Amino acid sequence: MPTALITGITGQDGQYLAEHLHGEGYRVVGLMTGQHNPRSETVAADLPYVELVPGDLADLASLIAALEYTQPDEVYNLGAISFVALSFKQPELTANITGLGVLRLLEAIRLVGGVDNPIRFYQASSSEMFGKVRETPQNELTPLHPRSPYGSAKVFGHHTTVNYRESYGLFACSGILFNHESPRRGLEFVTRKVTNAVARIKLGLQDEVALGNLDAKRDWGFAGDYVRAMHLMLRQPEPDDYVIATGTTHAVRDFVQLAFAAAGIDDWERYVRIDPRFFRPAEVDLLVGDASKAERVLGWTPQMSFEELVTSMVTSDIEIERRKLK
Ligand code: G4F
Repeated sequence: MPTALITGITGQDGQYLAEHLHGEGYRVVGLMTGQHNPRSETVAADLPYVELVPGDLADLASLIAALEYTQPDEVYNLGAISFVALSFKQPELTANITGLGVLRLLEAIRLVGGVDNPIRFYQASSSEMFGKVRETPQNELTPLHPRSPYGSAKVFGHHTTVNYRESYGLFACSGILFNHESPRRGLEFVTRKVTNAVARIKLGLQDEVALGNLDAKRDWGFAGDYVRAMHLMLRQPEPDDYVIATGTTHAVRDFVQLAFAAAGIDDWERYVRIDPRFFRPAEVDLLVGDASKAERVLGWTPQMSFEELVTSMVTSDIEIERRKLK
């Protein structure tokens, strides 16, 4: 039975990846930060087959111990401070976890794996690295121009992954994933913030939603589709980097309009208030990815459309809010 170690096990992607790998016959181990982390109970309830091991991306010794204990065939680094807005408020923490955390994990793999290192490594790189985009659509060769402490930290993690592959021959891959959402998305991200608010407005529990920049454009896909690509990357004969995206882009405004429409509300502008607090010091205006390499080499294509994604999130949030009322 192959073993996979996942950092960021409590996040949206960690959960979908754990389910996917478990379905593929893997032993799945999740790295869990902190002393009696309350999230460990959520993982035990939702993903009972996942074994938890203590460790922190800020602590090299704990990563070495986790690898020695787990003896993984594959390591997926999904752990990060992943909220761009927070990274402006806590840039040093973001650089430490999202950036240096990658270096620590690669160092731990290098030290534990020994000669002919058998451990395969996946780094969750991000389309935020393209930032102020130099070309459209963005592909694996597009120059990077990050616009946030989060984006800068991801660039460091990305280059470090490539560097460990080239310097030490590690089987290290970077997936440059564009935005990917689901009903499991955290409430701080714009998509889930909107679908949760739509559900609450529909049920008469909330009057309005305060948002920032509605003009930013994102290439939004379904997280469940994107974790399949992570696994496929580590199953190739050679390590490489891949853009994972749908190839279509929509403004935040389009997402909002469609989410309200999915709940049967057409006059969405009545319920949206623009609040300067949700604007960022620097914005990423347009993201749209070219995933043709992933399609050609990995045989990967996204399965869920933008419309299906929005509708599934709204439907799920209405159900969640209804259940709370009972
Ligand atoms: O949902 P967001 O916070 O996601 P963002 O910043 O694009 O980052 C996400 O995708 C990246 C991949 O490109 C990941 F690497 C990263 O970890 C994360 O998953 O914001 C999307 C857009 C932004 O332009 C933001 O300014 O929505 C705009 N926005 C407008 N009003 C808002 C809001 N974003 C949030 N979170 N909240 C608002 O009220």
